[in-house]
Amino acid sequence: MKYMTINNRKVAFDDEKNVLSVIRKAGINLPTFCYHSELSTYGACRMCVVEDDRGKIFASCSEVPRDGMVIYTNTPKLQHHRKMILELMLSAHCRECTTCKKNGDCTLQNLAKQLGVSYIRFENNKPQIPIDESSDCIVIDKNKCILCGDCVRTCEEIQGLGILEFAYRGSKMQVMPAFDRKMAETACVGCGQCRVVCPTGAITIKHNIHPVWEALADKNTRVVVQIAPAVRVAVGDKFGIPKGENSLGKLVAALRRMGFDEIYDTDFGADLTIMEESKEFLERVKSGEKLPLFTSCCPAWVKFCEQKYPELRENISTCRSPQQMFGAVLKEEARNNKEDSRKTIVVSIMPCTAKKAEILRPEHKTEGEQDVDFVLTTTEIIRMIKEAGIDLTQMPWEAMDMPFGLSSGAGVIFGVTGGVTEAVLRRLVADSGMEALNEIKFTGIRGTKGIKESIIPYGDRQLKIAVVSGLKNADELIQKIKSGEAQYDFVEVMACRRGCMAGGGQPVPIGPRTKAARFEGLYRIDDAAQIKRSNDNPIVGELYEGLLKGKEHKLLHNNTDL
Ligand code: HC0
Ligand code: SF4
Repeated sequence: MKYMTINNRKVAFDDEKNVLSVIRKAGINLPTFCYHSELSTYGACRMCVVEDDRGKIFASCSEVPRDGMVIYTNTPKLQHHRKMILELMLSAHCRECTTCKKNGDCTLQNLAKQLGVSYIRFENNKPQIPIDESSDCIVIDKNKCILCGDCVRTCEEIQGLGILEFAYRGSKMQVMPAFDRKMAETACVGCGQCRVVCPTGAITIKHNIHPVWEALADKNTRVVVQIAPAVRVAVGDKFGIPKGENSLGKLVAALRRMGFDEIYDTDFGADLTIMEESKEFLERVKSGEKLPLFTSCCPAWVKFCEQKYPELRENISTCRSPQQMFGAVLKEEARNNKEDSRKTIVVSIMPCTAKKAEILRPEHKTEGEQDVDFVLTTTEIIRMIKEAGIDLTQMPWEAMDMPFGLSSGAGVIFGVTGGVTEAVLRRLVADSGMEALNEIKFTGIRGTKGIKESIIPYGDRQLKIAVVSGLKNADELIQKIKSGEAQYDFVEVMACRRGCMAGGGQPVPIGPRTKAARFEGLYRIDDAAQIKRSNDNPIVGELYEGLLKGKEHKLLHNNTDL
């Protein structure tokens, strides 16, 4: 064991990659803007500076820990240094804090408060740069950028896209897409992972709050809402509810008080997806065509594949995502219901920014109508709950509406990487006993690894499966498939590392502890679920015998009559 001395206390360390990690291990929360453990070290913000016993100041994120090292983290010299950095950042920053979407959640604002920066000596005379609202998913406001580069590295290193880059030098430096194009003109897939790491209001979610309030206020509109799997373990974050705790019942109660007419579970849509996707998979296995089957539920992945590998488009499942299947069912039901003269609006609460673009896709329209009208991210619904003056912690636990409030544990684990695959396997195994379902857990598809592989015996053959999260990992896998180095029958892809629970619309920060808590939270819900397999959901069976009869393709698959 090696030791270093931090603020006169001996701290043991092992294989921590930098001094900052040892400091954090010692319980000291040193501020940073540009350090993320999963990204390369940039060392630009200089907030994590420390002083050694000879008075030398250095950035702790970029220094390898050495045995016997002596450092201080909060000397007057360091305090002065950090305040000066903050003051300079604030001087070049817009001063709209009170009306900024990020108000209360902004690292710059929070650190200014924490470090006691109450006065800015320098004027901000930078010209205002127009805000880019061209994307359906995110909004870019360069006036609020502090050039930490977190978005640049995330898009490049985790998503493999490199949409954002640094341009110009010195005081003119900006982060922007190549040639300063609008976001809508780039290959951005709308995953929102750049927004998750952005410490300020420079990259935010494109809000749809206003039209939803309008619909709720309209007596002639029936507003039906569906809640995605990953929302329930994150919506409590901003109300002081422990990380990863299931807040679904409280959210349902809050939504009723806000005026939503019917409240359902996207997990039900996920159950429908499993029925259709398993069928499609078995058909392809039988025919040997269009393998591997790629999952289609993540819209950022679908867009990525279409743009970069159009030759693989046919391999993507023709199934609509759970959000879209469910929206199509709800709208069809409304079209059939001649007794209710109100207009039906379907709203989705999603952990994902890319879902905002998914609802606009032409092949996801039924009879020319959008299946889902508005997507609110978890972050937006938190804001709406607060705007309504509701304290989520004080809400009773209420059940969803029926019939579509009933779903399986297989549906809920869609929110983590590997969940869709596990749900498909639960559907495919002939044995529905707990022992068989438990065995699936240990086939290698669970866990946080970016690429997981598994071989599952099925009848007289072995199914080769891969589970991927993060688009850079997906890209790597596709390269191997294309070169013949790897061969699979089924590939699940989620654009966001670890799956939707870390989606671009979730409340931030999403640090390692939050990720672990959400991960465990979703599996806990599945463990407690009465129904484990999608095909055991009785409402699914009833729907196939009723409303869906003869309309499976029209409502549950991509519209091909375009
Ligand atoms: Fe997901 Fe979904 S699991 S993509 O991550 O498939 O957003 O939570 O709602 O549609 O169900 C997101 C989460 C969903 C969909 C589901 C899938
Ligand atoms: Fe890159 Fe995703 Fe941000 Fe688009 S939304 S710039 S793809 S990280």
